[in-house]
Amino acid sequence: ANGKPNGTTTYHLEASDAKTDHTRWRLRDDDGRHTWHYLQTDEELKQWPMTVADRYFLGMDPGLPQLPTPRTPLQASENGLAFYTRLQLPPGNWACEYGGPMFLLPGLIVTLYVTDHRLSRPEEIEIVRYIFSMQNLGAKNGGDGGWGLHVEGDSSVFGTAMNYTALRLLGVEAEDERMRKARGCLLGLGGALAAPHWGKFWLSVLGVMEWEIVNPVPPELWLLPDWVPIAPWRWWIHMRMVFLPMSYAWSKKWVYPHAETDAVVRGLRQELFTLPYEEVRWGRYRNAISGRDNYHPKSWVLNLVNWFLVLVWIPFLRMGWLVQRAEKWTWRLIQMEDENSDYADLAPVNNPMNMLCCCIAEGPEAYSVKRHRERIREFLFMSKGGMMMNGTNGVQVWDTAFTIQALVGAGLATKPEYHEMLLKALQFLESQQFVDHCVGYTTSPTYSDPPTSKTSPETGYRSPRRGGWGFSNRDQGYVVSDCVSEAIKAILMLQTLKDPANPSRPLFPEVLSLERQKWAIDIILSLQNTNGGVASYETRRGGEWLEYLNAAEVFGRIMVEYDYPECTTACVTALSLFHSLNPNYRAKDIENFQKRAVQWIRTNQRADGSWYGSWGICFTYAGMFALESLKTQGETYENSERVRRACQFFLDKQAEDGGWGESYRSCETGVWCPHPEGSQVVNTAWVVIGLLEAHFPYKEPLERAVRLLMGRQQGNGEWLQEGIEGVFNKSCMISYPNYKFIFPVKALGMFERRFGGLEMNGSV
Ligand code: LAN
Repeated sequence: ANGKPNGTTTYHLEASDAKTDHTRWRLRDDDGRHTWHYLQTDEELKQWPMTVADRYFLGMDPGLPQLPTPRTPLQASENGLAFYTRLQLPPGNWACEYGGPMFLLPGLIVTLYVTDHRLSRPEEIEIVRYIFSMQNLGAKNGGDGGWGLHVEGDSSVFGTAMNYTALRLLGVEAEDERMRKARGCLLGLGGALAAPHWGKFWLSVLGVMEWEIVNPVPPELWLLPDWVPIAPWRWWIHMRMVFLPMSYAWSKKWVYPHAETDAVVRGLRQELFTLPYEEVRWGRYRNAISGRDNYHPKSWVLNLVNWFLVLVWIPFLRMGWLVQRAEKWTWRLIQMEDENSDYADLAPVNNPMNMLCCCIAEGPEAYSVKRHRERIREFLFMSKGGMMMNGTNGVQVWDTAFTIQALVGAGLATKPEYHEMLLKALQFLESQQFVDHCVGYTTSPTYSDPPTSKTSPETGYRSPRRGGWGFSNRDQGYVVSDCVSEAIKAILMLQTLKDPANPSRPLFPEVLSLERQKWAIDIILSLQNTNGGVASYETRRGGEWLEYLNAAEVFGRIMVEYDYPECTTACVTALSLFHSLNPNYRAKDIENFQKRAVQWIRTNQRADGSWYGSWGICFTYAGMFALESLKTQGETYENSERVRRACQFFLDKQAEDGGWGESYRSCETGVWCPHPEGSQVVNTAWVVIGLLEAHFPYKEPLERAVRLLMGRQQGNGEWLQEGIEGVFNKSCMISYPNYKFIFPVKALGMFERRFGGLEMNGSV
């Protein structure tokens, strides 16, 4: 059954595949922690009925009614909400299949295997189905039988070797027809010896490769004094938090204890390479990498460093005492990460790696390992195609904040039919604010209140977090600049909303006290870089030249923080809103921040009027934000050449049918690439919002776009999944399935508020 369910690409499933009974799966959401459960008994089924959201995520008909055909954009917006509201989960947040990256499940499967743990049978069955359903077969990405870095990507060694390995560890036979195909693809690309660094790491842990093939990951780097320009605390948080457990395991040269006798491992040794396992001289392949995987080739500097480490440092200078100190300190940092998040950890790459390190340090029966096993289940998500691993432990705060803002933007937040939904969303956001500091924070000599971007070893190099929000939930505990901003904005918008019939009466309770609002503002103010821009998790701590040490090969621009128009805008708009309500709090700081931030947005604009987006695809996403930033300083179409240039960029890209469609190739190449399937609902909504923010005066192009959005809407109010929406690290795509509701709802409502309804002559 091929088709486009709620995920992002076509699934390839064979009728012969084992499948669980999908009517038995239930999503549970405890205060923003979600886990899927497979009900075994009829009794359980009776007590825990299936919800609309369960059915929707599993690709079943959610059974929602057909709605009256909308006569106006606002009615279409409301029809969209009628559907989307039913997907809200009991604590008030939304969830989704947050897929895309194809290298997450394999890391987990390898870790569970080498630490002697299995998932439940239904979970394993569905993971096998998912991986097969994402295989490049038939019309999908060339159909060569492999897997790519992400679901829409061409087959690569990383994707293929790792997913093949995961399937074998889950019990799939090497002789399965699809496995033969996958092997053919892999060997054609050079076999696993041509895998990137991270692939070689996992396969060495499993005992399929020898550690010599892995370029050095010395934990000693963590002993460098803080002032050293390459010290790891300066790296982008995702890189250093992956490097951390990786360096610990590398230093231990830890290998799955039963590798020599394990039939699957022995099988993989024969299946993954272009030459017999016994003949491989591992050290020779350290730098081997297939062209398909080599998005960011290693620099000559890094190659030189690696040679030095291998030929001089490791054999002659790496003393026992130094190794011990380095391992002790990295282990402490790993523990801090686990403690700060109750083992949820930053993301699904470092989480399994930390679990592995806990097993190395404390054995498979330790509490740390058990707790990891529990928490890791919050990353697993059931979809029509099977069970996959989300890019984070959910999208709770982010999608909930955007949903609230969409209703406010559409002018619908005061309507009684949405009150309950919005109230729950509001209370959810309140409950997810970080109210404590990280481990070691208050005793640290760099402690400061209000927070600055200062950091220190005692805090595990974390920045202050009290008052912030993250992308997913409170447990994860990582401040992201735009997540704090979008969350506080959403809360302030609702808290200050007045009843239209009685303008002195607030419609929502004040859930977030002024004190806690100030904490959030303090966090935002601490996140500006010296050039005025704002990065993702922290201020920039190292120079861009650190990219010379980017060892991951498959990603670009990952070593340090960069400034982003998306993040910068979110902060600017949050500060504007707060300042308009509380003109006295840190007024000078806020004003300075805004001026410098918007100035950065101006300089970040390209000559053609566009902005490059780093977290959504791509120019349509960033343009929407940048235009909103400029508006806060009064810069609109009427008075600004810059804004007109930005609008013209969009107009030039508008398709015949009135929409916009942008391919993920824009992110990889930095040049506008039209979507091969034409206009996309999400891109179109972003542009409409951007143009309306810019006060673009002409109705006609916007009207055509609005008609496209309305024409794509289904009778029950839903929009169907189209191309993938998001990106990270330039090369890896990730889906944001709720965007197809959030942004059209907002765009349609904003349009009607500006221009009124449309002449509807029968059809749209
Ligand atoms: C995300 C998801 C959300 C995203 C936004 C908030 C949209 C963005 O504006 C700031 C950056 C952030 C928080 C972000 C950073 C990188 C993440 C966490 C991800 C793209 C989701 C998955 C990705 C993470 C790095 C995946 C694991 C892969 C590694 C290379 C470690």
